[in-house]
Amino acid sequence: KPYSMCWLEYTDLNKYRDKYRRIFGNIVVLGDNSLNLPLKELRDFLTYSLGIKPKIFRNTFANTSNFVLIGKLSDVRKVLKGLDEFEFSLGEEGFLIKKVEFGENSILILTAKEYVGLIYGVFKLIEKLKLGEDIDKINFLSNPSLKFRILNHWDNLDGSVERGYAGNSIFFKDNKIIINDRTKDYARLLSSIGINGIVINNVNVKKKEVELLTIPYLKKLKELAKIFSAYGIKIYLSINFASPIYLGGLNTADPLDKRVSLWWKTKVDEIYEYIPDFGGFLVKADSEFNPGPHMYGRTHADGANMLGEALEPYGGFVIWRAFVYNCLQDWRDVKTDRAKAAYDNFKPLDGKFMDNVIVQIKYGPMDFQVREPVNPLFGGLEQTNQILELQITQEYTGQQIHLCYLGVLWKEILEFDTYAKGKGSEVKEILKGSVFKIKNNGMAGVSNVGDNINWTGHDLAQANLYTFGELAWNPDEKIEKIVERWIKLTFGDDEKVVENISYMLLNSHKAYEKYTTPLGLGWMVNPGHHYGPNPEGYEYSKWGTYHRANYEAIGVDRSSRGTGYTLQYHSPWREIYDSIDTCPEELLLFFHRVPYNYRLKSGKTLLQTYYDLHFEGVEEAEEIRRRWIELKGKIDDKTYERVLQRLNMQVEHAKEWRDVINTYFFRRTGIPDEKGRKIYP
Ligand code: BDP
Repeated sequence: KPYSMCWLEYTDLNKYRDKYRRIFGNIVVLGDNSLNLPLKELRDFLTYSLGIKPKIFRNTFANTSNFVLIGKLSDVRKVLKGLDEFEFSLGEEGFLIKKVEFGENSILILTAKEYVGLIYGVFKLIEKLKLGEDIDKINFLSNPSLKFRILNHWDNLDGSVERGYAGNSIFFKDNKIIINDRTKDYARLLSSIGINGIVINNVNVKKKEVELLTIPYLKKLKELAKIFSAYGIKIYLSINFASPIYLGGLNTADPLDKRVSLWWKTKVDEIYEYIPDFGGFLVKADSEFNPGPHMYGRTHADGANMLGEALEPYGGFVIWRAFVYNCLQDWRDVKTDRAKAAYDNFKPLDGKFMDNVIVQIKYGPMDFQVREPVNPLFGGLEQTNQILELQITQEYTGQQIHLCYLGVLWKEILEFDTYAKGKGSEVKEILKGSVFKIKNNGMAGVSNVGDNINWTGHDLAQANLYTFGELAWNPDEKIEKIVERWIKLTFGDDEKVVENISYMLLNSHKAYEKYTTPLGLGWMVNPGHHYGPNPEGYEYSKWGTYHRANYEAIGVDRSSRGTGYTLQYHSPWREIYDSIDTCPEELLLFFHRVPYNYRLKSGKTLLQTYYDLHFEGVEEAEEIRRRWIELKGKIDDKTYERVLQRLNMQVEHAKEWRDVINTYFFRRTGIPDEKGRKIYP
């Protein structure tokens, strides 16, 4: 293949051949041709990686002693006893892989209630074999914890990708939909990490891109959807709220206008004619110049429910983004606070959305900075379905030139206890549906994939994609385990390789944070493309992203004495964040305006801490590169070189960050580094 298959690559696993040959020499399939796909996945893996060419038996055990049995639970139970409990413990998308005794022999069963479970299950089985796990120990029942596990592609119809750092779109080129070998391989990659939905086009739908909802495109989308649905993945589309005007020729998109709702109903009917398992719409409305219900004096609930009604008969969903704020605010007005916007807009609508409407909420209140507090809508919304939106693509986190493994941050977000119903109200528990009664929840990740041969630009950024899927399936899993598994699947199990890459991944976010904007500051990037340091890049424009540095202090007072943002949290967070003494230091400048000579818990001043962290960050980036260089010869040459090149750039750009930011602070304050290191006057 002219591109990598990431963690699914068929590597040579001859060393495990003897261990697996007995059982995997025979595969018994119970059921009809619909099981051909999981069967083919297993068979290909056995053939190409283990050199085992299994005999296939369909609905018969003839001549077989040890074997693998694949089938739906209802079929398997007809021939095997003792599986009653799994009727209850298996969910719709779950699967069971288990060794059982069968007469004199041992067999391994892979079963699920539904076809989709068999697909997810076969990939997990392959993963276990790839990791060399002992068959005797395989007894694995798994259900996804979250219902919606979705990727958002910000792909434009012309083939470009908004905030894409891995080449062009794999879905569009020159305003046409692309379908090729890669399409299916992408579906396989996503299915292997349990993804069940994909939005293929950008949330910013341009006026002429509304054509995606017309019949020529729907015909092509039908083909695309078939490929993905075979792997358990539904297709969703981002829509422009003003489509009834642009496409339907109406003079309004007012959600309460009968002509508008009828137009959408008819459109949705048409979509389902072509794509019977269409997932639904993703909507960015009244946000950053996109049209929405506010244009007509209507609420987001009015807008979302109108679409919800059109989709409901088909079981489709409306995913409505909470990324709504005034992007034309005046930097001169110190009272406005963009951080408050999502909560202010959506909290009053809690309980007003239909059951098939889900509000999709960015992890923080601003915009995917290297660190932000968790969005107070989590724990704030009690009766609204919700999806946690994460950015896998590294817009503000190094654009896939820098290594910045995001799993560590995501895990912290998922484990943040909102205290909505007292202790134990973590974000992940809300998403699982165990805190409130709402169940249609999940995670969405803005994809980091493009048409580069390694899919993600930086080879190690594949780990972010893998981790997103694994966490959405099971947010309770330890991040170190996910990292270790990804490394072994991708690079093999050499101890040094596992040790060093683990180190690199697990320390990279912290390093990036240190040499860019630690202590919750954020935003000091170049405007527009968002790469590289620029301390006042967003200071005097209209986006609401200010740090308000002067010669004495920096940061925004978001306490109850300031903008009042802290009041959007439940206790004890509102008190903890409200006081400069108790606010976690990693978020200090997000919540407080702090004098440069303020002493942190270490006894060091804020300014000295800022200098120190920047020097440390660069040293850590260098250490990360050193760990990679140690692996020369253990990683294939091309990958090694590709990654090394990026790590070299990372170190160089980290130094630039350090010097620009430190110099900025030095010039603002006139206070030199206590340790006398070079800062530019
Ligand atoms: C910002 C991006 C912009 C997106 C927007 C969004 O810079 O390209 O359109 O978020 O999420 O981070 O809608």
